[in-house]
Amino acid sequence: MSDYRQMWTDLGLNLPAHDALLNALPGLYKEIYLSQTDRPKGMEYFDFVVSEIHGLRVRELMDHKAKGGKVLAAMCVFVPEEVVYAAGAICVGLCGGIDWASDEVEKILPRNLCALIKSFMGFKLDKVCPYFEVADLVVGETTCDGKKKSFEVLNDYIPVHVMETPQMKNEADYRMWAGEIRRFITVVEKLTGNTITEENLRQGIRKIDARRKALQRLSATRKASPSPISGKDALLINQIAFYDDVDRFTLKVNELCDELEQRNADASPATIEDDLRIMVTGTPMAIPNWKIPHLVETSGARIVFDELCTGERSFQNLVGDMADKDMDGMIEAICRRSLEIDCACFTPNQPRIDKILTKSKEYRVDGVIHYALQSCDPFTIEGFRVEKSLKEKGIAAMRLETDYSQEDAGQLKTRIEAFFETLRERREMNG
Ligand code: BJ8
Repeated sequence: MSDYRQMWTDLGLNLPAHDALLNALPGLYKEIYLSQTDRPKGMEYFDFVVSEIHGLRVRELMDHKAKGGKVLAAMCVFVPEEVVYAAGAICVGLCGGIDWASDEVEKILPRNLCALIKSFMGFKLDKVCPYFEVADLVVGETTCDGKKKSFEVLNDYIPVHVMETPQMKNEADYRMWAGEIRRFITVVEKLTGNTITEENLRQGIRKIDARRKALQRLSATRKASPSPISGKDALLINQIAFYDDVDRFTLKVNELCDELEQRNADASPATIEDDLRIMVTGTPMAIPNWKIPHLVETSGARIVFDELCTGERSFQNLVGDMADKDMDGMIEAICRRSLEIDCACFTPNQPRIDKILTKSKEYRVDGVIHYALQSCDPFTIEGFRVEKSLKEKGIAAMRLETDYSQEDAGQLKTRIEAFFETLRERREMNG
């Protein structure tokens, strides 16, 4: 990585703490990612993006700001990025996938919050995340109580605009969410000084839909047996989607898909897949939270589908062709697309369970792992119903609850291996 120290200083980062954070990453990445064999060549780009995680992309954002552009940061797939790009601004996802500055966080927030919230608060308090420091505005939401209340606290450190997300999907909820998108348009226009027009909103929709289409294409390649890419690599790509330049990222994912589709075409139909095929569903896995996928994929299995917001929930549907739509039609379409996301914050949330059942068949999975961060009420509670519904349909499932520490890694591995043993026995029984 080039020398970015002056840039980090200019951003006001806490350099010793930031060094400690960056020093932790290469070892972890080497062990989890670079140790994999037979990786697609197209992964080189994504390895490069990770190697420059606090470098090149941050510089691009700084250059954008130097020209008068604005940067917005978000933590949820509900935030309508189309609106941000329509106004000529850039949207980046804030991560929160590693324990950081917990002692400081626990001075202002309760101990038993989910690790994701504590992580992003720790990044801000300790000033180690350049994306936080470069952002002009954080866009929060009222999805879960933990985030909703933490955004009030975060607002003491950086301006936060909170969008009120519905908890149900009745007609009144659609109207409310469309109204929130309109309110957000006003906020973005005021921040950027740019008017959102039919034409630039249409372009914003096309841009984000193109990224979603590329990720859908990537996901489709994983239906093949054997899947041409590891679940860890697919997760990494989805994590990078939140902060990389949208057009470049879309291009690189499509190039990778060309290679993966060729791999699938070249694979011998007689190839017997030794690895178990697993679906992971639950709480999003923010970068660099690779704990469960690594344990799964070093225990004789390959993740072929992720029902996560760092997976299918972020790209599952498109806003669609807006060629003949006016402003109202586009806002309505953005609203309808996002309300198809089956976050566990909704009640009831049967469509999520139905989707997991459908995708289990479509991706021919041997079993499903329901993953939830400790203290995440929406997903831990919903996990019971997900497991029950899968088992009623004869699909093997297990629930895991964990945090970002490595202390339970041994115990988790033992449980995962025992689960996989039963899956192998089933495979043998079913011939
Ligand atoms: S649409 S999943 S990105 S809210 S893990 S902070 S839910 S207590 S992240 Fe999410 Fe949007 Fe939903 Fe997706 Fe709360 Fe749970 Fe913590 Fe969570």
